[in-house]
Amino acid sequence: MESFHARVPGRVNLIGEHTDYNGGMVLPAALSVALDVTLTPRSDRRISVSARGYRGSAERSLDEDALDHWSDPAVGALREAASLGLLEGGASLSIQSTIPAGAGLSSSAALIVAVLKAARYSAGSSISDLDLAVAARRVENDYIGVPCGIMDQVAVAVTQPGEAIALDTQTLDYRTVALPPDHAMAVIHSGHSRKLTDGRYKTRKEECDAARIAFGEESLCLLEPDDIRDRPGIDDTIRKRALHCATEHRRVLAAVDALAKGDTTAFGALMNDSHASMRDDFEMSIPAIDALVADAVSLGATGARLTGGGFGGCIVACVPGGMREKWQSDLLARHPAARYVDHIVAG
Ligand code: GAF
Repeated sequence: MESFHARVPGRVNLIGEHTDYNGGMVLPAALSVALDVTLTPRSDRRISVSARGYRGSAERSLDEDALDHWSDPAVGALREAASLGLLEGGASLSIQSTIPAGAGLSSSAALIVAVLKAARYSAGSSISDLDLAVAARRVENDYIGVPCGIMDQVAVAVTQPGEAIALDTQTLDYRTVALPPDHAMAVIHSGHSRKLTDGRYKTRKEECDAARIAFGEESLCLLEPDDIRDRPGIDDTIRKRALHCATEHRRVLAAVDALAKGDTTAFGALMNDSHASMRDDFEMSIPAIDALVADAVSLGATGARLTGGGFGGCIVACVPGGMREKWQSDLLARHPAARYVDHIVAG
């Protein structure tokens, strides 16, 4: 049988966390770390996944429920491919990836989107990247059971390495945002991994759902921050979750403006404010990441913040290009558990 290949990048979110299921904006960028899938269709309903040097191998069935196993995204993607009419049976998949798992860099979305893209080639279908991203979110929400938004799937499906997009998660309109040529967006892993399936992401989503009801507003990002602060009779935790979403959405808009003006000082200050909001209002940071962010800034980054779903994973920092290597070695010397993952410099 013929084989079909797809490569999909990891993503780093520059700013706009937990806004994507609250009707707001996000600003993700594609990394050079990436995931490759080679798909060979099968006529039976079996799935064989080989991810040597990455995860191992697994034998699954198209008819199986999610098992909280690393191969669930692949199985869910193949079930979705079947329901889209892209495949008739199972498949053999060979996966290679340089995207660290559990790092907040969308390794799961990359696997799902890569399988869907390879299935699209196998069917000679013209289904769009955006439609595949929407299908990939269904796999996360309905098959795996993570109530995530749409940012990761769109980011990895439509952007090229080094490219950032401002994405409106309500309309799915997006546009490319030029990154500063004289600064690098550096991605450093804290050394503390986390899983989106561990329940904490779901808890935040439930708190946001409760906030939506308490404030009587469908999109938390569209609430006025002062209204959130002043509204009487709101539970303190719910108020803080809503405040993060509303202020974070506004920070994304301001960040896009700052980048358009080439103002990396203003952009960095917004990253710092974003981190403080994630730490204090959304309570999704951990002490090791707070310390990494503080040192990233004291060593010369114009701004730094936790990136991704939270509770571990990576930080992203905006660092003057000429000092990035020294900045990095000084930072890693202070944080032995941390490690360099990738950096983006505008081309
Ligand atoms: C994870 C989710 F998958 C995204 O949808 C998004 O909510 C992000 O966390 C937080 O901004 O990556």
